Amino acid sequence: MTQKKPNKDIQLEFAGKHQEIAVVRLSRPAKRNALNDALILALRELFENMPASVRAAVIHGEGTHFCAGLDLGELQERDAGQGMHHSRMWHAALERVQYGPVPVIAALHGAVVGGGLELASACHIRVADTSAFYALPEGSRGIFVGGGGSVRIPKLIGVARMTDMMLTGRVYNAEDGERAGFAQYLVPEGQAFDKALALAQRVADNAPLTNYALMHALPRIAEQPADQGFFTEALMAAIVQNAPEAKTRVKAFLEGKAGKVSKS
Ligand code: 1HE
Repeated sequence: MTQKKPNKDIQLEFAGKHQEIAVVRLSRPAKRNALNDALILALRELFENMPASVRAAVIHGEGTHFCAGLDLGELQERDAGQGMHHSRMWHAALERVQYGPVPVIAALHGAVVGGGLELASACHIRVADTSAFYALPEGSRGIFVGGGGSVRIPKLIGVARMTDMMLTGRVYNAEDGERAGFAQYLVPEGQAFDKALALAQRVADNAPLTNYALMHALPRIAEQPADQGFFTEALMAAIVQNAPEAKTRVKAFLEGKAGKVSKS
């Protein structure tokens, strides 16, 4: 892996067959990777300036937890106006994660709470190990989600579960969390990062336009009325299949040179 340092609390390295996987590590373990303003701005900058050679990204946390959410130490001094701007700053950063250049796979362990869960929910795939737990302590801290959680989290687990979590302080363990929809993969403790990296390699090997359609078209189509959704889908399908890479890949299959779909 080669390494760059955009901010002392966030690390960027490159991995994969051709160094085409960006590995983003929250690196503030003494504070359980709590996200202060500088870290949120650095996250945004990092995704805005991702090298063009990158095809997929993995995000994970150093130490015993993925992320303890908002740095509560910075909350106390803010008035209402500053609170609004602060929330919009998180939105802008997590928008760059969700609608940035490449699919992002979150490797989750330990606490995935508050803003940490909001960050995880902006990613495209979540892999959790059995140490992971999910909570929205905003409810008991007298605040509300502000990092896009009220938009993204109900899409994973539904409005009823999120309401319950915030009203009652309910904490989901890794197994219940996977069943509820927080994570698409559950792996033994300590294996989330390796699994996420393996998935990132699969993602990176896809045609870039297919990945683009999945990141940028699919969530928008899913929000459209069916008639408009079918039309947008047809447009996207036509564009993607017209790319030379699609023709090459389909031809390879027809000539027996590309892998079949298999259960393993
Ligand atoms: C923090 C934070 C933080 C830890 N802001 N400093 N998030 C929360 O309400 C979660 C608060 N954190 C916790 O419940 C626990 O820290 C954990 C379950 C995540 C981890 O427990 P543990 O026993 O491993 O660590 P710890 O001893 O509690 O914390 C270690 C240090 O990190 C300690 O500081 P120290 O100087 O005494 O060593 C903690 O104070 C510090 N720390 N979490 C600041 N979050 C866009 S809006 C989003 C809104 C939210 O995210 S609200 C939810 C905030």
